[in-house]
Amino acid sequence: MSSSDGRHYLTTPIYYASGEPHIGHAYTTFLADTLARYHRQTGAPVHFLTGTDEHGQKIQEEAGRRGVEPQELCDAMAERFQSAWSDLDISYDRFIRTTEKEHQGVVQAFVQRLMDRGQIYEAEYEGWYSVHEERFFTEKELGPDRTDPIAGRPVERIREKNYFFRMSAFQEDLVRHIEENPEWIYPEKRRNEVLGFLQNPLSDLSISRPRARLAWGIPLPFDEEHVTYVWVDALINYLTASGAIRPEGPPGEQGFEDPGGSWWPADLHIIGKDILTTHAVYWPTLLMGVGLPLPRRILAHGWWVVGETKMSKSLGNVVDPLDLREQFGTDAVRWFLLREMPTGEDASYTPERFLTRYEELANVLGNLASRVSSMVVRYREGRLGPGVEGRGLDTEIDLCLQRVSESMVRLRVHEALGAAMELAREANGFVETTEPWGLAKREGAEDELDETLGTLLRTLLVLSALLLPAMPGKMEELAETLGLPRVPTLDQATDLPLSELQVRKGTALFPRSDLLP
Ligand code: ME8
Repeated sequence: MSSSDGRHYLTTPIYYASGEPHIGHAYTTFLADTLARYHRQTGAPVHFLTGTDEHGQKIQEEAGRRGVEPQELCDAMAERFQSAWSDLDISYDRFIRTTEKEHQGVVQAFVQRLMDRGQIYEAEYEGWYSVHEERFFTEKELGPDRTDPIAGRPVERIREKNYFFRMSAFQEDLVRHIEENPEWIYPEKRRNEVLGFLQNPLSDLSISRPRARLAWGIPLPFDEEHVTYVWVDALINYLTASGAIRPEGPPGEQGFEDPGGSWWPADLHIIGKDILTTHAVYWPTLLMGVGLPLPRRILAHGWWVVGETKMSKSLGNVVDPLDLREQFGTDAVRWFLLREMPTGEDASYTPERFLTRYEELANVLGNLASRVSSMVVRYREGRLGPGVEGRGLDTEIDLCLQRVSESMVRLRVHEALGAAMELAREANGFVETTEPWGLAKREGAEDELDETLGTLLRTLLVLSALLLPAMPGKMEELAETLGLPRVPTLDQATDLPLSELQVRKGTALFPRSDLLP
């Protein structure tokens, strides 16, 4: 996934400001955060973007239901998301809100640019519209009872004047791009889905809504009576946050010809499979329409369900990551979601599964950290002498480093975490076979005990570096127990002289679940 210049611009979807954050939003955001932290660890410049999607009918209606102005609702919800992300240790560089002035300017410049290039025309439109999905569906796409094929909600027959983007003109170019860049959409299943969709003729895209029907949006620069279709508005957020477009500049200097010096193009858009068409069809063709480069990669992950059931407000089964955090701590929530869902596949939350993953943390990683630190304190007063290398598990460590880095490049975060946990298991096995408590009693075994404890400390150093992106808080805690001011880099972890560590007996990293509040 690395870009040619080594920089990483990573994005999550911007979440609708009409609903509360739940584990689905948290998963996407954890995935992006973990990748962002992983790349920062290697010293690469990273720009990690998330935010809220604040225009459109959905927001207008939710505000109406609550009896508040749309802006008031958005202000409150943007704060909810920011505060959730802060509690869950999300290290975004930019939180964008589509009601920001800067974004409004970029959207207008973008749409004007499409108009200037002859990519927009006006026409009467009649079709089946889903308020819930905020888009039209073709007759063919509708469910048997005339419901939208995504959420199964009712659709309405609507006839109105709209502005259209000549999306169909880019169909061939898009198909070619996907065929020539097999890695562009990941995983392959999703890529095939998009290619399948593109086997049918692509229609043009309605990019406006009459203000009379929907007031809450960004006015078109060339017709005040229409606002920009919320999906066009929302997708452009990625560009706004890149700093590529300067709406105030004269044509030619607005950044459309040359986005150089900005973060554009994005290296990776991380999204759920529900919004694949908008990201892999609408967005790239819109970019082609204005003449900007396409994002380098799209990752469309799978869907979280609860038990066997779709998560939904009306079913009352929405899982709140903040409730889980309350009980198990931030990093346990991060661990569960990232470890349980194979990238790209669906996964299911149940309290039992959560507990099983938690116990993996407590019994393997937590147990290793606690037994090693207490032995180093008991047998060596917390510090090993100079010259102890701790090389007993080097083969396992090397293999693990390789597996983690391969998995991260392939965006298989769950595998990277699995590989790190495997190393912790091997280290626990090493404790069992070397029996440091026996060496401590045996005369003449001092060096052997040093090397054994050193090997275990070395492994803990490496694990703290490997697991930092997924569990930043707990890995800081672990580093502190080892006497370090911060989590070491991978190079430091493998090379640091062990005599620099001053180990103390820490409190349990992951307390036993029956001892939790
Ligand atoms: O679609 N499982 O916002 P949204 C996994 N505003 N991921 C889930 C999920 C689940 N059950 N539920 C939600 C929008 N997600 C638009 C996006 S982007 C330019 C505009 C995650 O609030 C997943 O990432 O409905 C999904 O794509 C996203 O939240 C949808 O968030």
